[in-house]
Amino acid sequence: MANAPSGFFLTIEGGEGAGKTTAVDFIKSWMTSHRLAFIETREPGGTQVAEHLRSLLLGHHGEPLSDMTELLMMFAARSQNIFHNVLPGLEAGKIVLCDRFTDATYAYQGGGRGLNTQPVEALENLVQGSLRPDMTVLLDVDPETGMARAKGRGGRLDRIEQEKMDFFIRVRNAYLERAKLFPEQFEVIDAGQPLENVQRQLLEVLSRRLGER
Ligand code: T5A
Repeated sequence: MANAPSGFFLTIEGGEGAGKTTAVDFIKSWMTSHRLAFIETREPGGTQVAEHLRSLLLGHHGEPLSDMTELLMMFAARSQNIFHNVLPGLEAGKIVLCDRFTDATYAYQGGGRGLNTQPVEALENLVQGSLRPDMTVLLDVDPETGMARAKGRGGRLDRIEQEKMDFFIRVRNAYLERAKLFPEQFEVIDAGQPLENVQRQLLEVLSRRLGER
């Protein structure tokens, strides 16, 4: 399952309220203005069945999900997204823009839930083969700021957003650890800055990494 040579797999990561949705909109406008062919998807989700799994994962239930159930459901949703969106997009030579991917599992289930990397790595190999992002933009923000932004949107927090601050600190540390381990994959942007500064940095990264396409 190697990446198709002409496609480009771009993932966006970050903690709660880091500004991923805002960044995805910005990247889409940039790609459109540069006439780059792309498809957009998100995780968990991106297909009809994967969106059902997303509702189960983020909804509130009388019955708590075990950490292992959560991990397996993330990868079940991922498998659907890969099959229906990611691989066809890459095979068609497009940029596949994905709001969260497996680095989120390393951060949330591995770091946040404390499952560590081994089960995540095993499922990553099983479900993805050699498929990995070509580039990951990590929007790094301290969890207090991120949660304040997420709460500012109003509405009830989802099942994962209701975790304690310690959980989000572990998530952030696990993301930063991944970025340190894979410096060629990751572009880390300080997302605690005002939006215009974040977008200026995004522009620099996009021009450098995708400007030649
Ligand atoms: N998950 C996911 C796992 O546990 N394991 C996995 O493997 C995967 C794939 C998914 C949840 O699932 C978990 C992680 C998540 O808990 P999600 O919808 O992808 O949920 O993620 P959320 O973090 O919940 O997304 P949010 O919509 O809350 O945050 P965003 O998209 O990061 O932030 P955004 O762009 O909506 O911005 C939030 C607010 O901040 C403002 C925006 O205008 C908006 O109001 N904002 C800024 N304000 C000031 N300065 C800036 N620089 C700003 N940037 C944005």
